[in-house]
Formats: sequence, C-alpha cells, structure tokens
Amino acid sequence: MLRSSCLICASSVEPFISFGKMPIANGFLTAAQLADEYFYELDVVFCPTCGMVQLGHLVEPEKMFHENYAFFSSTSTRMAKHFEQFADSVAAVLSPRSDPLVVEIGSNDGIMLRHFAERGTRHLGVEPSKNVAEIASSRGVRTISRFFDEDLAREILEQHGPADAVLGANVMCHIANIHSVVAGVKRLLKPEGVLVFEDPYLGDIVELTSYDQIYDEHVFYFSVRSLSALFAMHDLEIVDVQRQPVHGGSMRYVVGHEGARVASARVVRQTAKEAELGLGEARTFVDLRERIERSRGMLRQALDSLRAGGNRVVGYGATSKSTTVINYCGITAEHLEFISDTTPIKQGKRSPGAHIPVRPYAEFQRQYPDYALLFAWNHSQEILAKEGDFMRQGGRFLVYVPEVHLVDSDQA
Ligand code: DWN
Ligand code: SAH
Repeated sequence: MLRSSCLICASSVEPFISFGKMPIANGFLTAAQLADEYFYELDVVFCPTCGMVQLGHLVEPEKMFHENYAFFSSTSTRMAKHFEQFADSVAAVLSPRSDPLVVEIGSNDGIMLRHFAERGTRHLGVEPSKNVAEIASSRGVRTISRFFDEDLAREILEQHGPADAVLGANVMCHIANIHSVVAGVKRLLKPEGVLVFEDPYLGDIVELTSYDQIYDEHVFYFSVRSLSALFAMHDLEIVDVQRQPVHGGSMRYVVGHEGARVASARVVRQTAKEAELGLGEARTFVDLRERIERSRGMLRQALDSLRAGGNRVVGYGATSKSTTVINYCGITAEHLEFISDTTPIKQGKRSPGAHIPVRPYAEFQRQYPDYALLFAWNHSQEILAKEGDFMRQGGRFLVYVPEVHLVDSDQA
C-alpha cells in the first residue's frame, strides 16, 4: 500500500506520480536470472508540511546494495576530478587541526576518500556494497562494509573518537531510515565538526523534468527547505549550500551543530528561491507530472519513427536512471539494439525490466549506430567531447533532458 505519512515529519502526504511496476534500477540480469526478476511499485509522494518529496513504496536496502552492486563511482573521469576537488576543499579546512578524522558514508570504490588516504589523513569509509568496498580497500582506503546508522555511529565513536567531518555524495537521499543516520551524524561530530554532503537537487529535477532521477535507490528528492526541517529535528542546521554542476544538477549542504556557526546568506537566498519556484506547492508537482507524461510521449514517438525508418539505435550508458526511462516509456530491444556501457559487471547482462542486452563500449566503437540514446546525459560534457568521431561520421545523440532533441557534430 502507498505510504500515507511522511518519513521526515509524519504528516499526511499527497500522491504525485505513479510510474507503475519497476525492477531494481541496478538489477542487471544474467540469463539465469531473467525468469524471477523482482518488481515493486515506483511512485512518489509529496509532504505539504515539511516539503519532502519521497518514494511511496520502499525497496529493502539489501535488495539494492550488496556484493554485486553495479555502480562503480570511478567510471567517469569528470566525477573523479569533482571528488578530488571536494576532498581538497575539506582537507584545506582540516589542515590546521591535529590528527583530524574524516568519515564518508557511501564511499563506494574510494573515489573521494583516496585523496585523504594519500594525504595520510585518518579516514573511514562506510560502504555496504561489498564489491565496491573491496576495491576501495585495495586502493588503501580504510573501509567497513556496513550500512551507516545510529548504532554504527556509536561503534565508530568508540573505536575512532569523534569526527571532524562526515562526508556523503549521492547517498543521504538513498537512506529511508534517515532519522537514524542524522542522529548518528549528530553523535559522531565534534562540536566544531561538519557534515558535508551532496545529492541531486529537487529544484533541478523540476526545472529540467529530469524524472529519470526517480528510482528505487533515490528515496528522497531534497530541497533546502525539507532538509532544514529534518536537521532541526536533530539540533543540527544547514550553514551553507553550494550548487554543483554534476549528476544533472546537485546541491552540496554544509551542516553543523545548531548555533555553532553563522549560516551563510546563500541558505536564506536558496530557500527564498525554492518558494518562488513553488517547490512547496502541490500544483508544481501536478505540472511536473504533466510534463513527464508529455516527455514520455515525445521520446516514444521519436524512437518509434527511428525504428520505422530502419535506423540502428543503441543506448549510451546503462545508468540507473535509464531503468525508469526504459520501463516507463515502454522502450524495448526492438527500439535499441543494445546499451553500451564501460562497466564490466554490467556487460553481457540484460537491462532491468526490458532485458535489453548491455554490451562493452568496444561494440559501440566497432560499428557506430545511426543514433545513440544518451542515458548518461548527466555526463554529456565528458561524452560529447570524446565522441567526435561518431558524430563526424553522421551519428547523432538523442537526448530527452530537458526535452527530447537531437545533438549532432554542429551542436556538440
Ligand atoms: O546516485 C547514484 C549515482 C551517483 O550513481 C546511484 N544511485 C547510482 C548511480 O546512478 P547512475 O547509474 O544513473 O549514474 P551515472 O553516473 O549516470 O552512470 C553512468 C553509466 O554510464 C555508468 O554505468 C558508466 C557508463 N558510462 C559509459 O558507458 N561511458 C559513463 C561514462 C561517463 C562514459 O563515458
Ligand atoms: N558516493 C558515491 C556512490 C554513490 S552510489 C558517488 O557519489 O559516486 C550510493 C552508494 O551508497 C552505494 O555505493 C551504496 O552501497 C551506498 N549506501 C547505500 N545505503 C547506505 C548506507 N545506509 N550507509 C552507507 N552507504 C550506503
């Protein structure tokens, strides 16, 4: 049944959109797994009281994050650079302190913490997906393979002492028991310590109609307003916010103990901007739902006509986001010959739900298709820069954010 109360403030929530039955976004399948695939209802609700946008049905974390987790952070060179800069900015603040401790929640393959390991800074990654945690460990990043929550925070505190910084990227919005996580962070932080984390930003999802950010792993769609409500319940407060041009528009939040720091004017400005954008109002989500439905129609029409014209079309990037687009829009192996992806664990498998083959990038290069449906649109800068050959030979990217359009060598 659709949840009727908010995971943050327990008030009644309102339905926003239902995408229907969906498979696990990162549940790439071997031939033997095709017959008993798991499905759940993907729908989103909105809390008029605290403003949090959230999933209406939850998938157990163990079904998503395990020893075969398919997302490896270090597959994008741009993201590697981004996390190096993130680490540098935190290291600069910590440098005058003696023997600081940095804890990262959802540290994946160590893309960010390796920069602390290389500096010899005391650090600890908390990463439940064993396969990616092992890669981090093999790179010299101290990692424990567990789910972060208040109990684990207590254990970390006992063994390592309080933290100067708790970091997280694209992880806080993944955790349904967020109150336990925030209570754990509160416990773990030194009085002058900070939580610095970033996640896809609700304002960008609304502005770009980037509905493919909605899938099982993304339990919450954060705004400054809804997070302020959450942190206030734990005597924490947002002291700074910074837009980040990654993953289709993210926001970085700096959070401290209540009253410990002076909040930047950016927090007030961004909250006012959210009110202007209508992020707290039901009609915004009614409009967004209509735009999502229109976008689905346009994409299907584009793919149907490419197929009717006998074009070769492949998917570019077997992203988690693509699972929502493919299954919601009814895209099949009739539309896409295969999906090209550079991640070895995804290759040779079938995409969740629609069972489209996922093939190595070399297949894309071997014989360029006529069109590539850009599922990894959030990395378009990096991808368009390296696919000059494809476009010079007449290939075009089909992109659906912010609306359905084609990109060829003239526009790239
Ligand atoms: O929040 C999350 C973000 C950080 O990462 C997680 N819930 C899961 C994951 O989401 P995603 O799968 O949508 O992330 P990406 O970064 O958009 O995935 C890109 C995919 O495309 C990867 O499978 C790698 C692949 N890729 C590629 O084949 N060629 C990526 C690039 C840059 C390329 O050039
Ligand atoms: N921080 C990385 C990885 C994001 S993917 C990046 O931005 O690229 C989300 C990660 O969070 C996965 O590696 C997943 O295993 C991890 N995760 C999910 N729930 C978690 C929890 N409760 N505690 C710690 N990590 C968690």
